[in-house]
Amino acid sequence: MAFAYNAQAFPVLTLLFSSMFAIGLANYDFNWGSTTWNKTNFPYTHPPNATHTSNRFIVGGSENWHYGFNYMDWARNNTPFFVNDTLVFKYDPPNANSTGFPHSVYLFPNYWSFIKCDFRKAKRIADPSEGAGGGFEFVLKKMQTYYFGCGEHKGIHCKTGNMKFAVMPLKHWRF
Ligand SMILES: *[C@@H]1O[C@H](CO)[C@@H](O)[C@H](O)[C@H]1NC(C)=O
Ligand SMILES: *[C@@H]1O[C@H](CO)[C@@H](O)[C@H](O)[C@H]1NC(C)=O
Ligand SMILES: *[C@@H]1O[C@H](CO)[C@@H](O)[C@H](O)[C@H]1NC(C)=O
Ligand SMILES: *[C@@H]1O[C@H](CO)[C@@H](O)[C@H](O)[C@H]1NC(C)=O
Ligand SMILES: [Cu+2]
Repeated sequence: MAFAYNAQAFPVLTLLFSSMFAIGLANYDFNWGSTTWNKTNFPYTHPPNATHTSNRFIVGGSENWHYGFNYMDWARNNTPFFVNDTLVFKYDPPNANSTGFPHSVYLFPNYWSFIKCDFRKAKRIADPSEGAGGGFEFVLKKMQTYYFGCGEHKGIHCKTGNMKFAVMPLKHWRF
C-alpha cells in the first residue's frame, strides 16, 4: 500500500514543485537569490510565443493519447502552459481499429480524485468518438490547475495506463 501510494504521489509532487517554480518566476521576475539554476538547467523547454497569444499542444506529441505513455512527463517537459493555450487530444474512435481500445477525456474536480483516479465526480469533456480526425480541442481558459484523465476501462487506463496529467496555465509574462 505504502509503495503504491508513493509511486503515484511522487510524479505529482514533482509536477507541483515545478509549477511553484513557474509561479515564483512569473511573480518575482527572475529573482533567484542564491539558487544555482540557469537557463540551461531550467525546466522550461520552450519560451512563451511572443508574437502570438496562444499555442497548441498535441497531448503526448506524436504519441497522441493512448494507454501506457507517461503523460505526467509529457506535461512536465512541455511546461509552461499559458492561459488560452489549446490542448489537442487525438485518439482512435472505437472499432476503427480492432487492436485499439477506446479512450476519452475527463476533468477531475480536485487533486485527490486525480491521484486516486476516482471518476465519481469527474466531468467527461470528450467521449470516445471525439478524438478522431483533428482531435478534441480543449482551451485552458483559466489560471487554475486542470486535472485530466482517460475514463475508459473502469479507470484502468488512468490507474495503470498513466493516462492522466495536470497542468497549471500561467498568465503571459510582460517584460
Ligand atoms: C548551467 O547549468 C548547466 C547544468 O547544470 C551547467 O552545465 C552549466 O555550466 C551552467 N551554466 C552556467 C552559465 O552556469
Ligand atoms: C507562434 O506564433 C506564430 C505566429 O502566429 C506561429 O506561426 C507559431 O507557430 C507559434 N509558435 C508555436 C510554438 O506555437
Ligand atoms: C483569452 O482569450 C480571450 C478570448 O479571446 C480573451 O478575452 C482573454 O483576454 C484571453 N486571456 C489571456 C490571459 O490572454
Ligand atoms: C490501425 O492500427 C494500425 C497500427 O497501429 C495503424 O497503422 C492503422 O492506421 C490503424 N487503422 C485505423 C483505421 O485507424
Ligand atoms: Cu484510455
